[in-house]
Amino acid sequence: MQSWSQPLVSKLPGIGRDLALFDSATQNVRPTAPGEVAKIYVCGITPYDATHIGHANTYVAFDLLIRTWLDSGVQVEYVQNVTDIDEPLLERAVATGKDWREIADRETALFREDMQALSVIAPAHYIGAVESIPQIAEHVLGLQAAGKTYALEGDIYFTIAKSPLFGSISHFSRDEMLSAFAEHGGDPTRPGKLNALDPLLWKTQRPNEPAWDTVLGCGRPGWHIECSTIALSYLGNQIDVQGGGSDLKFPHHEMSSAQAESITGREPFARFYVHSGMVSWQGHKMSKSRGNLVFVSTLRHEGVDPMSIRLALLAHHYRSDWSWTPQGLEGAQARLELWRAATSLPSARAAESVLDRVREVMSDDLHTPGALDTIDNWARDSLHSGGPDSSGPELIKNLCASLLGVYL
Ligand code: 5CA
Ligand code: ZN
Repeated sequence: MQSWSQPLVSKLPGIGRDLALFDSATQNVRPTAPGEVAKIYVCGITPYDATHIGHANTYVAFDLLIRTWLDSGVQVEYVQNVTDIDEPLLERAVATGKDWREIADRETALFREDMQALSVIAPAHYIGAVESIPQIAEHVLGLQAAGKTYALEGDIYFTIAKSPLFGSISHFSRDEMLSAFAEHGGDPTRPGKLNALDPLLWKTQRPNEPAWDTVLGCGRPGWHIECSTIALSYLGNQIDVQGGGSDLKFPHHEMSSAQAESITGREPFARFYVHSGMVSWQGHKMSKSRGNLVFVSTLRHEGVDPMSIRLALLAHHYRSDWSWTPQGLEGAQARLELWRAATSLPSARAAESVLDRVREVMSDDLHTPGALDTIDNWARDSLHSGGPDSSGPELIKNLCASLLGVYL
């Protein structure tokens, strides 16, 4: 699938620090210490509706992670999927009388536009579920041969009982797992399952539903095996980060990594499981199913500068849950003006210490509020009483662009 254009990420003077991140599995912040090439897989959208601020927050979080790695001299291999066939798309197609493919194409195109407007680093491999169906079927076949599956009325299930690490990402109790599974596309009450939590790997063709002819027969893949397969196919047996919003801890990341580990025998599948917080609006998590959404494209069409949207997101640490507010956006617009005014000065306060401090806070689990404070102080001081550094404004502009993705 086509990705989007890469924003310019120029090299800054010196070198950034090794990035430390919070890993949901081990529940601590520790150095990521990737090899020469860091491998990251970020779960992509299910394209049945437009990109909302919650999505934007999640993809900006992983964009910051990648920028911090790049600044520390690490190369990055970045893969993201598009769940371009799944229940929500088919349900939306029935509800609107549109073809599911048309909805997926339209919303994926809009997502690319939104990501580009927000200067989000593009994945090198942007891969759809539909284009991956032959590889997915091969992986399901491999799991079958390894005795890790069972059939139920033509469908194929994965046996989670054979995965020793199952549960170690979410740390959920069984009751929490059961309710999250039911809430996120699972079928815990289907009669005949060996374990209520076993996820569907392959769904045999249903009447009036799309299906693909594969080594498994005619059908379509379950959700979790899509991400196991795409990550393994493009990044290999072990990756540095699997990322997504915190609502993906269970069942999605637990299931997709258990499946990947069963396919490769390598544990853990990801060295870090990284989860961004949930953005809410009108008192509830923004969600396509609830319909309480603020769309990035609507704000853009109203003339809101995408850099203000980005700054509104950066004001919150990526792991915190927070509410979108018009006041938050106004604060971000004021900040953007402040930064633009200060970086337009012919000379200003010295900027090297600002770069050091921003590198320090970003390398400590992407502490964006600390980075914004540091730049605010430099901008206010420079505007208030000037400074002798004629290259300061340019350095600040470059660091805002490369480290924060804020192009002034
Ligand atoms: N296609 C799957 C992942 S393989 C999926 O979850 N798609 S999604 O469109 O529902 O969500 C895309 C990403 O946005 C996920 O990482 C999800 O955790 C994140 N996300 C969804 N809603 C919010 C929200 N309100 N706040 C923050 N992130 C959100
Ligand atoms: Zn995924």
